[in-house]
Amino acid sequence: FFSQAKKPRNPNHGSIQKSDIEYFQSILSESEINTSDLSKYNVDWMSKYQGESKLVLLPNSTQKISQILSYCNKNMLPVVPQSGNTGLVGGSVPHYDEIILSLQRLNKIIDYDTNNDIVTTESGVILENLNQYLSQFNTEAPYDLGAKGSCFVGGNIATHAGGKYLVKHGPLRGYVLGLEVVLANGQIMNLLNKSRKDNTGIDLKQIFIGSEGSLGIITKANLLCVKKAIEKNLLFIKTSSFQNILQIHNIAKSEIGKNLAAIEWMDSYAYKAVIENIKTAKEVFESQNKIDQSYYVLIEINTNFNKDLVVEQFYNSVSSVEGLVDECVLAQNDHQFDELWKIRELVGSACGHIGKVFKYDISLNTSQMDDITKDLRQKCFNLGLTVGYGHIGDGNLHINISCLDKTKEQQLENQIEPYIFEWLSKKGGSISAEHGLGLMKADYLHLQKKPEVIDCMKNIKKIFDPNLILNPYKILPGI
Ligand code: FAD
Ligand code: S2G
Ligand code: ZN
Repeated sequence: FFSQAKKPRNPNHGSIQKSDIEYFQSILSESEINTSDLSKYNVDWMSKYQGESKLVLLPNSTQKISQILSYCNKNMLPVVPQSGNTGLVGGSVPHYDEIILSLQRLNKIIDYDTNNDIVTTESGVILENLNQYLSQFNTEAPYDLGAKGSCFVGGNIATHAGGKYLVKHGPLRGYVLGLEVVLANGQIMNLLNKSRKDNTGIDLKQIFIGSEGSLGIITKANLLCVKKAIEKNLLFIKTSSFQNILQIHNIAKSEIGKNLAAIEWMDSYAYKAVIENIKTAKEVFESQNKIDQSYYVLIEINTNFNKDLVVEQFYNSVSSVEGLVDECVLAQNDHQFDELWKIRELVGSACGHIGKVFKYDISLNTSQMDDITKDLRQKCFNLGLTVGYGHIGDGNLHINISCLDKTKEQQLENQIEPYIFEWLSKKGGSISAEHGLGLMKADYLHLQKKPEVIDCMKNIKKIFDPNLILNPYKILPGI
């Protein structure tokens, strides 16, 4: 694991005693309490953050979560809510020995309103399972991410997940119509709602979306779903410069318009990392030579009619510009569609095969994406492999830097942080576009938000969680 500088422990927080276990045994079944096989719960997806929790609770109802939090609040026992544990900022694992409250048993889909395409679900449903359920109604969730096979809807709402379809649908928070949340004192806040419009007072549910487990535990959601497109086409274009990517992006926006579902880019380092480290990933293009510095862009076009017209029109536009398209592959079937998307979705995992990964998920002006990537590549060249990729459609860059020498992880981290965050705060942009702050970025929040804004966030946190038992040491500095 990465050397993890521990923050000072909150002196008011207690550690689990025998009497606590006895209490939990009095309200939970045996299968809802785990005190032995804890390793997978204590370590995050990247094996970068490691907790020392002695207890995982897996309650199967909102009522039980309410009892657990009420007890923990009274006894000053800190709690980390955990869903799919695919978070990438250390938010879903303990910093010390906090209790892990897993949502995995809160996995029932409650109902589907066919007239309005609104699903009501418990928060512990895996995104991919939700989509399988929704396919009978020819609908799907209004977002998608590479972690779909593991992440839960509640975790997605708690991190306000972005993903490739944000270009088509807009932010997830627009589709969360209602929530049920259990507060730190055990109070069940029923904000469930199936109205598309409801302007009756402060829209409280919004405060929990993106709160990363710091204000309450999301237990149910009303989610507005979207009709599946009849035709989904994917073009994978190889080009010779990042400037060309920007030009292709512009043409896509004007030519494809509302039918543009997703547009993602990768540099040659990201592309090669996947081809060389993921067994199932096959070379897409004929003319692939090892040293080429190509750039790649994936464009998904969704249509309900005239699909060939839209795809052809776009392809003719980009290929008619001299030197813009070196090669282009159009997915010929659903299998190839999925395989091509996997090449983009597996960049993060491929980087993990090369060495421990430092991940940066930043918002910035799209024209600067390649510059900062090259700048960091230059700065870290002898310590790490730097790849650039991500959601160019909404200005979200992902940079992964894989450590090439295990003994120099700390040296590499010092090379990158706080440089990248300071660079960003000077240029404008966000130090966290979609992954949240978690443990990783809480102490950099001052680079992003004014002191009075951070103070206001802390005051709101103290209204909802005065004993600071929910997900301590994360999101906000010094809490
Ligand atoms: P966890 O990791 O378990 O928890 C995340 C945070 O939310 C933690 O702070 C936790 O305490 C809190 N939390 C969890 N459940 C609840 C709850 N019910 N109530 C309150 N708080 C809760 N993210 C993106 O935004 N876009 C992407 O494209 C994307 N792609 C990814 C691809 C891969 C391969 C991987 C591994 C991750 C990716 N992620 C992406 C990051 C991650 O998947 C998202 O942040 C996701 O929303 C986390 O969901 P989870 O269920 O795993 O939550
Ligand atoms: C993505 C997460 C992947 C990673 O692929 O869009 O949000 O490992 C990222 O950084
Ligand atoms: Zn992403």
